[in-house]
Amino acid sequence: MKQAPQVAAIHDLSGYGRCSMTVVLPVLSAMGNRCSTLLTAYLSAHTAYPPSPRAQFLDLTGRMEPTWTHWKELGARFDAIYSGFLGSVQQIDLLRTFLHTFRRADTLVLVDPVMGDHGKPYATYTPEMCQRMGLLAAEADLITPNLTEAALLLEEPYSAAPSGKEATRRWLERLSRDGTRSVVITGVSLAPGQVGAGCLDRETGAVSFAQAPEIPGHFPGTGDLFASVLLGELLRGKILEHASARAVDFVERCAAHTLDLGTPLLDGVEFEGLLGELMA
Ligand code: PXL
Repeated sequence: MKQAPQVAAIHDLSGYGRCSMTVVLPVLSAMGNRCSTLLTAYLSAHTAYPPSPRAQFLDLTGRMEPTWTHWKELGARFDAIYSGFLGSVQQIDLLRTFLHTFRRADTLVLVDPVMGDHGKPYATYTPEMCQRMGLLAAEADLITPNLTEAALLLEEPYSAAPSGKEATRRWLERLSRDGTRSVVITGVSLAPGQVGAGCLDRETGAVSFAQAPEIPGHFPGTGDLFASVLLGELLRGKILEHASARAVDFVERCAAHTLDLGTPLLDGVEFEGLLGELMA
């Protein structure tokens, strides 16, 4: 058996509620990868829960570079670098330094430009952060924006978000920077009651779509679940179209399972019971 692919996972750790690192780690481990975690922040809970004066937020910006300096000393090498929610302009710029330090010719760099959802940037996201995220995303091999984030990256109003294959193809092409990077846009709906993703594979130039039944409700953390399954499949050597279809299918099944169980939607999706399916 060959050595597990090595992934640098750069996300926050939200203690309560499934998102970011509490989704990324179990999914990538179940899919046979070794993760090294670079934490951007520790929060008592993800920010989709109602605000509370007791909410804790520990900013770990100052620990990031010293942490990876130690990794260098230990001889760390990565097959993939995967970043998600970042808390400040400084963190976004630090990520670019991380890429320049650890990227090798065959390292897959996945930047999930976590900036907002449902047409709005997250409360913590300033226009300057959106602009800097664009610079970070420009260095990625693959980006996975939802429609809100795609609009922010393209500096288009959310009202201009595409529906239908042709309009989505145009946004995919614009986001691909002349086909030099692969793009997966999530939240793309091609028919009422369906939702999924559209992708452009820079290897072939092919545009493809994957759809699944839309499960009603807003579930935090599904973007993280999607991108983690996608990366796990790519690290198994699957092509982007297949990886994207598997991620769409898995997220839909987890959301349906959550509704069946009737657990609070804000807690995120009940993926744990289905994790075994990702092992093959
Ligand atoms: O899933 C994206 C995400 C990551 N990290 C934190 C969040 C969210 C979404 O709400 O609050 C802290």
